[in-house]
Amino acid sequence: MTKTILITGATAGIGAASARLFARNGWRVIGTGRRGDRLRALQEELGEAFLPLELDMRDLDALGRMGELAGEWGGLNLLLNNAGLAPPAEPLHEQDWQQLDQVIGTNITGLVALTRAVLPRLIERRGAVINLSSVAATYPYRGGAVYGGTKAFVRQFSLDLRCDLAGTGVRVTSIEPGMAETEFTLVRTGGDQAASAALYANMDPMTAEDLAETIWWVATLPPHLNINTLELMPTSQSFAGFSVTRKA
Ligand code: NDP
Ligand code: 8X3
Repeated sequence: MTKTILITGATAGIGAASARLFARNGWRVIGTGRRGDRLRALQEELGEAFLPLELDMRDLDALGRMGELAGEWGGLNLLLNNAGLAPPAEPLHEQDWQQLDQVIGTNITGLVALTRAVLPRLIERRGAVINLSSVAATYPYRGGAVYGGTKAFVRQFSLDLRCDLAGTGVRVTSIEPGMAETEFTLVRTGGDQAASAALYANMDPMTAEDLAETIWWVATLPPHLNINTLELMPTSQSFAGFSVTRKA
């Protein structure tokens, strides 16, 4: 039977690379995002294997209907909760509230609403949930309070969900990457191409394809194996240690 994956945020980066990889390997891919033109381009590229679905992760009514929709697709094997973004890396008190609200709404509220809506369809097929968390869930950095907080939520949500799903055969994994060159930093900096290029300059970041391969590996492990959390970084990214404020 053809397997079906629902990928949120398939219009760019890790989601788009995953859509290509799963479609190439014979899966039916339902890809979501706000940018319909990108979704249509992906459909042209991937053909019948790809079903585009314009969906804003902040539209809670639409997310609530996704369980019913997944029933109309004939079921669901894998939910890839990938859509997400970060606000500019500034101290909390200097950040714009609308942006913070958008990040929390997308990375947390939308993810929970969608997962809740489609879980019955995943249980029917003994499927899986793969959530994109981040190294930011574990390692704090300046300007990361809200982004890191949302990703820590995603990590813990994944672990607790495993408890709820005990006995169902449904697997849950939190994938926690470090730096991958996608549109992530472009979005974070409000479209500053130079800032994005500078962040990834001369350091061999991971690619969207690296992450898609990792997601594919997790998804295709034998059903008796569950990867709980998986943290990965480019070799050239490491840890900075504690900061100390000294008296003048
Ligand atoms: P990109 O910016 O390249 O892609 C983000 C995707 O999320 C886009 O398809 C975008 O679609 C979608 N998205 C954002 N907001 C919404 C929304 N409100 N409704 C629907 N879709 C939305 O980033 P990445 O591919 O890098 O990021 C994917 C995930 O990986 C994110 O959760 C990110 O936090 C996480 N991650 C990324 C890392 C990195 O270094 N790149 C490292 C660790 C984790 P559209 O704009 O069309 O709506
Ligand atoms: C983003 C990862 O390392 O760019 O989730 O902060 S990093």
